[in-house]
Amino acid sequence: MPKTATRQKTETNENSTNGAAAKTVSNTKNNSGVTDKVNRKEAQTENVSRKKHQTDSIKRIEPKLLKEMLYQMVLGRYFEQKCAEVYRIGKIGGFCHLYIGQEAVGIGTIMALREDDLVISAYREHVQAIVKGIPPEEVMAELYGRAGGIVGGKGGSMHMFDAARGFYGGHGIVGGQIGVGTGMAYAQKYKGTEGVTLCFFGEAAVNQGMFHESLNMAALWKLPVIFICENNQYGMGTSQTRAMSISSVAKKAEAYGIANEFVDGMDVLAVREATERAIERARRDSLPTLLEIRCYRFMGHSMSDPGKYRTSDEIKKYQERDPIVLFRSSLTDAKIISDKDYEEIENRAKDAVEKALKFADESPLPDEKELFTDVYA
Ligand SMILES: Cc1ncc(C[n+]2csc(CCOP(=O)(O)OP(=O)(O)O)c2C)c(N)n1
Ligand SMILES: [Mg+2]
Repeated sequence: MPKTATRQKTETNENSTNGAAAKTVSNTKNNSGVTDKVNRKEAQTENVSRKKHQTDSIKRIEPKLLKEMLYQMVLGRYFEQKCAEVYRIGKIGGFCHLYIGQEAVGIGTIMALREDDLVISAYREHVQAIVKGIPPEEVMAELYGRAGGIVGGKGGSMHMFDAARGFYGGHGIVGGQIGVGTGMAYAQKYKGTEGVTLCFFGEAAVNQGMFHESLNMAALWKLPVIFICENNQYGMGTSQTRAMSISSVAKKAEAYGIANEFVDGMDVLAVREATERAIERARRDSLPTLLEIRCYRFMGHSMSDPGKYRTSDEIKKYQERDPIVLFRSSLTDAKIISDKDYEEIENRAKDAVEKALKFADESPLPDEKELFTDVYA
């Protein structure tokens, strides 16, 4: 199993100024005033119901695809864990937002798409870019700022982009991509491609005007766009409960007459099923959907997050609901995979990440003359 728990512990310890501070943070209230102690029993009950759902769903999906979904989740986890590791030794610079804990969202949604469908996202996008088909080597080289990166090493962590593979970024302005994604769906409709656009954003972006203007136009013009709100419950260090007057994002879609669903982001198959319903609505009826997918990031907002706004117990509470552990367990119980198969999946993922690191290390820095190419402003 990927070592999330160990890593998170390290980060929590590193981020505390001293041992005493770490003790104070643990078991106290988070910044929304909610005491959030680990309740193993509660996690177990929730996982039993998730597992029941997965056991039913598994019967309707090809085993090969199920295994590939698990592989992509494990690959995403290892990729991001390695990013954290090499970031700490200075191989990656600048902002770096990791996806650890949220894998079920990117994998459950993007793997339900057709190859010619489009994806646009915010800055927590390394794993989504890989699932959409950008080779891990080119994502890692981009993180290293090397010429072999997917945008020649000039974009870095927040700007993965590959128009040929239908991945339109990587955007650092919170909510900015929602307008662009709506426009992409407009173009798909105008050209009659029957393609759909998946537009990812965090729950903090919902407070931006761009979200509301885009939903209004998407509904009015009947655009094949699927708005995916990855509700990980925090915008940097601010709990959603302190920033949003009505916490249900899905409900906000109703104001614009847009179909919406609240989805369990720890259950990759629930995510896939909700996305399939939205894709059908977009492709068949040319109508938008908003999915609010509730998840949790196990790491800080970015690699430089001091992490003092939530308790270590709150983090543990969600780690008890790790989407990879759950999916592996469901596939094992359904006899789709054995322990040996899982070991192979892990080794394949580890090899892919090692290959990506080697490629990035060996890739040269961009040529100086590249400084003035593709510069628009
Ligand atoms: C317009 C704008 N305002 C503020 C910021 C600073 N900022 C960067 S990330 C972030 C929080 C966004 O949180 P959310 O949308 O929930 O996404 P998450 O990081 O949780 O994935 C903020 C406020 C920004 N990048 N752009
Ligand atoms: Mg968030």
